[in-house]
Amino acid sequence: AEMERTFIAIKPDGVQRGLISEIISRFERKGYKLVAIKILVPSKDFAQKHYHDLKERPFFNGLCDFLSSGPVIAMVWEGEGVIKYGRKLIGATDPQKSEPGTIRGDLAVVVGRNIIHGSDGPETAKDEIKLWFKPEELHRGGGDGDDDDDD
Ligand code: YYY
Ligand code: MG
Repeated sequence: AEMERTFIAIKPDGVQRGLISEIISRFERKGYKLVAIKILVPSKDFAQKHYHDLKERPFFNGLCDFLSSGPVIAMVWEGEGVIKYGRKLIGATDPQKSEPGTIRGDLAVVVGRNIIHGSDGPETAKDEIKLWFKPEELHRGGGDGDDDDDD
């Protein structure tokens, strides 16, 4: 069966604040598998594509300026329930409402600087992975953890 995958990005504030390893650790310790990762500065045009669903919102322009303001860590994580549970690890959009124990609850204060993005459902996960990664940039997944090439 096709394993579930989601798109997760550490936004420029998370990178700038030195939270890359902290955030990756939380997904890794939970048991999810990292299948793609890269660092890049998205263009504003690219940020607008990523957030196209929000183009009517008043914060859209500032949000896209912000996403394109510095290096972003783009990732694909894989595992059972990773789309929904990834959102749970991240916490509510507004860090004032995110529970302690979540990434935003523990590490962020304001909605405009909430350090991380995660796909909100199967359709957006598929679209976002396709927007940010070429198929050959994704690890094939699976594997038994040794290096004898039998998987
Ligand atoms: O998926 P998620 O990131 O939790 O929230 P969205 O509703 O998709 O909004 C995307 C992004 O926009 C959010 O992470 C911060 C920003 N934003 C904002 O600046 N002000 C708001 N009132 C709502 C969202
Ligand atoms: Mg969203």
